[in-house]
Amino acid sequence: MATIVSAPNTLDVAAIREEFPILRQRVHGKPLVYLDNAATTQKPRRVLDALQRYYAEENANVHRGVHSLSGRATDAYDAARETVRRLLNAADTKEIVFVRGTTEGINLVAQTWGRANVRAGDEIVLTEMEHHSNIVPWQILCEATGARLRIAPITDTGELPLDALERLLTDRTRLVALAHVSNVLGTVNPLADVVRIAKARGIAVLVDGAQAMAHMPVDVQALGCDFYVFSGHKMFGPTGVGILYGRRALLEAMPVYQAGGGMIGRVTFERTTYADLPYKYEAGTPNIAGVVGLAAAVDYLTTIGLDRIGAYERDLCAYATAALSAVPRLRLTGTARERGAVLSFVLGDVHPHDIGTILDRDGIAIRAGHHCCQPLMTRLGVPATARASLALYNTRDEIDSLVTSLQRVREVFE
Ligand code: C6P
Repeated sequence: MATIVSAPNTLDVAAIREEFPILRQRVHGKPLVYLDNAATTQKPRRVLDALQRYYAEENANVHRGVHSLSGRATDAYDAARETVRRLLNAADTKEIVFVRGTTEGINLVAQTWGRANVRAGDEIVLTEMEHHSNIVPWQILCEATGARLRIAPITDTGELPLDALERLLTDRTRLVALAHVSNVLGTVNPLADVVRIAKARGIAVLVDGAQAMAHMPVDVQALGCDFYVFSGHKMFGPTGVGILYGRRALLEAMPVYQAGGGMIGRVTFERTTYADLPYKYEAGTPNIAGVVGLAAAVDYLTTIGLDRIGAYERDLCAYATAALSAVPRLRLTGTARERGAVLSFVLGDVHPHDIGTILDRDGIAIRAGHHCCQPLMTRLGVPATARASLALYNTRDEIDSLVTSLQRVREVFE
């Protein structure tokens, strides 16, 4: 790993790429250019090795066995929680709950905190740029409780104006739930300000960090949010594992979510008591290997340094923005001042699926569609966009390949 960092604010990307075996392959005879990192990132060798080692040498169930293997699996599982606590600068490992991903984390909060705290006539504030995972769980909660959603508008450049958000907050607002980084627009939302405004009124804040964790440092204590959720697979870890961070006092007060083994204190047919945090929310055998792999991914990111990764990606994103803007009839959807490594665009009248299909023939993987943000597509006035999303292993050469291929798309359709 020592070779990966070459100088302040730059990365030795060639060395980084060496760690990702999948990047060596060719697709349709062309070198793979993987620009679909917002959907899921590729996995470095150390994550693959951690998964292999866990299953080859440590596999057992956790918190159940008295035998040695179970003890080792439990140690690895518990150590991963501390690794994640450090990543987020959470105050306590009790505040770190292992879930399946961002989607499950938000559903957990909606079904537990939500049902305990939201009543008929109350309001939950979302933004126009939210992913379906941060809309539908709240909609279901509203249907169950008689609460209603209020939607904070965004500007044409994809920014979240604080004054408009603030105007929506009333004495009935119970929660503001918003993305840290938009998976379509790339907008980095002004979280510190949102939390300050909400907290001044005693309103809880949930942050959907799915598109942030692989790209920037996050300090939940400095942010002051109540919940922060993210997925392992978007930050170089395995699929099927993610994190719900919750402030301890809130997690302690919330009712349980799923029920079964691991989350109980004592069970009789008359009555059940529940385990302490965080196990209270981890019913059933967890994704132990996934958790171990996630810890390896966190180690990978923190060894390189999230500040450094962010600086590299900002530079690459600026390069990509300039390069794409020079393609005739290409329009970027999302040009906020603070932007993460996501570039969505439309190209004349060409359907984004056609763009994605033609690019694939050149070995270039992008995503095309509504990106699970149909209300945002309505706001943008388009049915779909094409989206290139970057990670620390992407290069300027790959952006150049993208632009060349987009020129080919134009020739086919014009
Ligand atoms: N966005 C994308 O291509 P899960 O599926 O639970 O890991 O993450 C859901 C999710 C929640 N919030 C945001 C902002 C997201 O971007 C995502 C996942 C992927 O944009 C798949 S739709």
